Amino acid sequence: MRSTPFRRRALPASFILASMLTVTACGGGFGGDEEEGGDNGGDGATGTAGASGPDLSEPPEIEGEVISDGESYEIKYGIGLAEDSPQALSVDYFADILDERSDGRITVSLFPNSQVGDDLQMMNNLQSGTLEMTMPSTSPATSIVPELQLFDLPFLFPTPEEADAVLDGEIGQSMLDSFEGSGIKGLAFAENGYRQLTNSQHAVSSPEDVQGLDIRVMENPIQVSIWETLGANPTSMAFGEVFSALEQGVVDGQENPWSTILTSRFNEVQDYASETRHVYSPFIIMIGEEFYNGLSEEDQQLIQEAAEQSRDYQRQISREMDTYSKEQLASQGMEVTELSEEELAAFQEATQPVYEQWRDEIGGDLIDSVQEELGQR
Ligand code: TK8
Repeated sequence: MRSTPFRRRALPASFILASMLTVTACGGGFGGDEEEGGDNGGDGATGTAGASGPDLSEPPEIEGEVISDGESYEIKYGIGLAEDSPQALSVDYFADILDERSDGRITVSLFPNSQVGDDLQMMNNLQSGTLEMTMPSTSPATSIVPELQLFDLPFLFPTPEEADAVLDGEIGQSMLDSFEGSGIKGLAFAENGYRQLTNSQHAVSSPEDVQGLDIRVMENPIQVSIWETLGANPTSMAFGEVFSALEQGVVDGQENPWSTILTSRFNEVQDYASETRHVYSPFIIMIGEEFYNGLSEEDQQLIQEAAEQSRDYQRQISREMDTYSKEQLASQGMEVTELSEEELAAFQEATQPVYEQWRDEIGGDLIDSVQEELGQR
């Protein structure tokens, strides 16, 4: 199992420190009770050095034909998340596959932490040719392929495996094909994950608790609708601006998967988290269309295969890191509220109006066919 820093670079100190703390389960959900030393670092630390970090699987052995003939070139790959996120680790694997199977011709340079722009800017950079690849969430990409709004619907996918089946099946492929002519080629879907709510004001276990909270949401109208329907005040904002907006109190909260909350250090500026799992977010692995069309057929095939292999690995370690991240956040002092089935049902019921509100825009037939595939109709 992977527990060493990726061979290209050591994991940042924040991640190593976090993985040195033992996980302390506080009774009745995860609490940051100071007396119990629930905070991290300092004298109150309950952690002891030596505890293992996230026990992530090693990437699969690289197999397949080596294509030595052809041009040498660099793929600049921008992402929004940190270098220790499952997203970044999967790009490292993608880079290894291309390096080995192109006999060193293709090099991948990773730019994490929104260094070369946020999701929308990086998609624009693919279209203009200043960046070759990126991996945004589907939500900001709905401005190019509106059908992707399907994946913004709350509580659509009960399990990640059911999401995989839709994303990797005909419906997902049709959406990837819909990028044709936009200056972007969609290669595959990967996993951002189930979104959880964090905030700086108070614990949240019911829709009533959300009333009046200023929540940052992705740049997408359905995400705005979800939180308006819950009685919050949503603000659309690029991911790269979220940490400072939380730190300055511009917004009270945000929502993202556990591993993003941990690796983007949101727990340094957020005291409360609630396991709402209100939306399952996919990522899209995408490449500049003009860049891709200029490659040899062999390299196009190689990049497609490497994208799908990095997708599979990314999903695997994203799921391995999910519970670990939640436990780390609690052991570092965040008050993590796990919701009962009844409490989750209350959130699902409270957000149901979003389906009717957006049915025509998304496509009633599309929603019905996915819900039939999921046995929800
Ligand atoms: C990272 C984003 C992020 C997304 C968001 O580029 O904006 O909250 O969940 O992961 O795509």
